[in-house]
Amino acid sequence: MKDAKLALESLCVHAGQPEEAAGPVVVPIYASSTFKFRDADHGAALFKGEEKGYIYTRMLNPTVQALEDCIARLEGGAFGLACGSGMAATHTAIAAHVSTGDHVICSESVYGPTSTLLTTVLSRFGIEYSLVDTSSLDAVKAAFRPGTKLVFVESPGNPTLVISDIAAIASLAHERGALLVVDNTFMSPVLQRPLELGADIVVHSLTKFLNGHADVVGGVIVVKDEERYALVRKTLNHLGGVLPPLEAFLVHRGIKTLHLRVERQCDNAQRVAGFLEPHPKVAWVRYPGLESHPQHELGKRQMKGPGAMISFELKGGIEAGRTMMNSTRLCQLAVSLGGVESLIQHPASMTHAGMSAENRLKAGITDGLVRLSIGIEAAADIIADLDRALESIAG
Ligand code: LCS
Repeated sequence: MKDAKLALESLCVHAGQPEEAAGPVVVPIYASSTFKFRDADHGAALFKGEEKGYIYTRMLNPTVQALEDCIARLEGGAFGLACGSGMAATHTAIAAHVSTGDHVICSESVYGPTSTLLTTVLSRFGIEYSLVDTSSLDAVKAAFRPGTKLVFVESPGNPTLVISDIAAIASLAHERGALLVVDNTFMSPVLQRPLELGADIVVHSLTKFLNGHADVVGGVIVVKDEERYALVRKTLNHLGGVLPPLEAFLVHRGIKTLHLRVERQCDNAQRVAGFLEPHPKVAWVRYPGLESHPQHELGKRQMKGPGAMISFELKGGIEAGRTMMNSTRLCQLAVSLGGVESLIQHPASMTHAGMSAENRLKAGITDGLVRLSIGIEAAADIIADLDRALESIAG
């Protein structure tokens, strides 16, 4: 099936699964930390790279590699590298390409720890950064410096859902000798394929849509060529944040239904956003599928669907938001996103609490912003739950 030109839906089911005519249908869990060599020369040849094979699970494992192949195909890339978390993927992708004194441009509206990785961790190693509104190409252009090595874009951004023009930013970066890394977590390869738009590297938190069942923490990096793969693999081997085989198996299983889940989640989210926007207690709703979204047209060009994430603010501000979050029953009050269950949370005090208040506000993450991740339940049940929670707010 490796050579077949399969549609994404078929790749979700088959990519990375066994090719042999007879044998298991699903890649087994190779729960082995290490692999035997035929003889001493074989071991030495594997270490030198003269022969291909498995040495040690931190370096490569058959179950993990099967997942990496699957996601690389879904993203239209050449190689994948599975990591122990989305943050491990982000850290590894950046660390592989920057040195002391280099400069990174990053979307200002990103998952909180991605921003604080730059502002509080990598900055201690002399990596410079600019947090920028990457929905503005002028702002991106103005942020470049001679030492800019990498641009990191999350689109749509967590939690504001601001959309950045990936193809245009790829051109800007490449004209200036920088790489573009895109965090595609909010979209999954079903809705957006950044490598085809010109990005050099894609990262994901596997914890979200790809696994989809809230039972694994993981991440992945996808690259386009063998040279970059070797560089990033070496960095990952040394940093050590790899995904264990059991988790890889679970994510690979989750991906079989990715296209079905995402389709249903988009459909549900569109209905929920349509319910919230005209509601008298709601001040504003931000959802790429609404015409009121500032980059609605760009979203339609760049993305195959609007996704499952909705942000909104109530007229009663954070006090009303707190009452609502304490009142939902079907929508669980929990961070994370992209799973089959609908979740509700408050970025300013939860996922983005580690950012400075100044950086949060600059990125549009107001204190009253509430974020929903819409699951695959019946849309009517999700809406009824939100409706009931909104009714519990006084006035
Ligand atoms: N990238 C994005 C866009 C994310 O939303 C997250 C986690 C990560 C990377 C990091 O992935 P992890 O290390 O957690 O696998 N986002 C979360 C969120 O919004 N709520 O809880 C986690």
